[in-house]
Amino acid sequence: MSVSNAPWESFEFLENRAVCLSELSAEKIYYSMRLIRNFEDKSAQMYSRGKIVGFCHLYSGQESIAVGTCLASEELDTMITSYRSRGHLLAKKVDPGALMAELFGKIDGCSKGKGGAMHMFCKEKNFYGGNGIVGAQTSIGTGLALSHKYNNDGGVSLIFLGDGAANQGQFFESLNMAALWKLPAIYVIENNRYAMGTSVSRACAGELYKRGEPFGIQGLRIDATDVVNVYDVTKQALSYVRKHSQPLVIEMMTYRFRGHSMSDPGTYRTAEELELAKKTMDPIEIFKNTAKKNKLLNDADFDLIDAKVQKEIDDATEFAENSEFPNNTELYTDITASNWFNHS
Ligand SMILES: Cc1ncc(C[n+]2csc(CCOP(=O)(O)OP(=O)(O)O)c2C)c(N)n1
Ligand SMILES: [Mg+2]
Repeated sequence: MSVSNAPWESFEFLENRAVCLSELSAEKIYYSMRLIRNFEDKSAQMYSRGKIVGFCHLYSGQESIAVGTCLASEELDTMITSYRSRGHLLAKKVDPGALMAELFGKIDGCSKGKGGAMHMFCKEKNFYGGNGIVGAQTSIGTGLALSHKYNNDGGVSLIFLGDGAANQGQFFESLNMAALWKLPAIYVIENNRYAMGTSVSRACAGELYKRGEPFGIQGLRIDATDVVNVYDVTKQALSYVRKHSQPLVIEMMTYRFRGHSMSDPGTYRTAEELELAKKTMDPIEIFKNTAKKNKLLNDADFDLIDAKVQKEIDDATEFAENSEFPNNTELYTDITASNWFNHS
């Protein structure tokens, strides 16, 4: 996968790779990506047992994006994404028990069991969902960028959207406003090649990273299967946006290993394509190789982390099982903003 021309000032793509690796804790990165992958595998299992109902969109294959961007960002930066949100929440260190309980529809869930898989929130971690309407997060995220600017708090709004969402009208309206008002926003397009069963080549005219060009917003396309690339680029992008209060678009090339949601026959892609992607584009395997090559982690380290992750996920599942369903009075809470603020 190629990288487009370096667009914004002082961009040094991968030239500081060694610096990046030394800045990062390999253990933390591997742990975080492994946690997301195994959490999603467990969710699939719980779904098939009827513990989770409704829609459930897994993040498997895209872990490097959530982990790399979270590591590069500051706590005050806000994040918002689509319904495919567990990766970002886990990378932001939201308690896996609260996430599993939310998937189970239980009161101890991060949205008190009322959001489910598509509407997970964690305001304490500056995570604003969890949005089921394709592209809606681009407008809300632009509003978050406006609030950063209005409050002059130095934060940046990181807005994650899919390749399909990049065709939605409200994305263009958001880009227009962000450029006009010089908002601190980064639009991260997670190009996983498909919008449900429709491939990018069938649905998208033009290059996605150039979506902001008519508005004077610079864009960049990167290989996001390498978490170090994601970290490096996001770090530089954040520092540019913080300094200049100018929005950016970054298209991150990735691949979705599982179906669009839990009910996906997968007839739109061949078994060979999926196999090849799993062999060549798995961000966890790619990082394992990097960590081994640089003598940062060995097989025994990976085994230890895997065991720790498995225990955490088992505990989270038990916690979700033991939590109660919300009672009927919860139907009347968290509906209006004042109600929400009273609650939090
Ligand atoms: C406005 C709107 N239109 C259609 C849908 C149905 N829908 C749900 S997900 C999806 C595909 C989105 O694909 P993409 O943006 O690439 O995200 P991905 O699922 O690949 O993460 C569609 C069309 C919806 N939820 N909202
Ligand atoms: Mg997609």
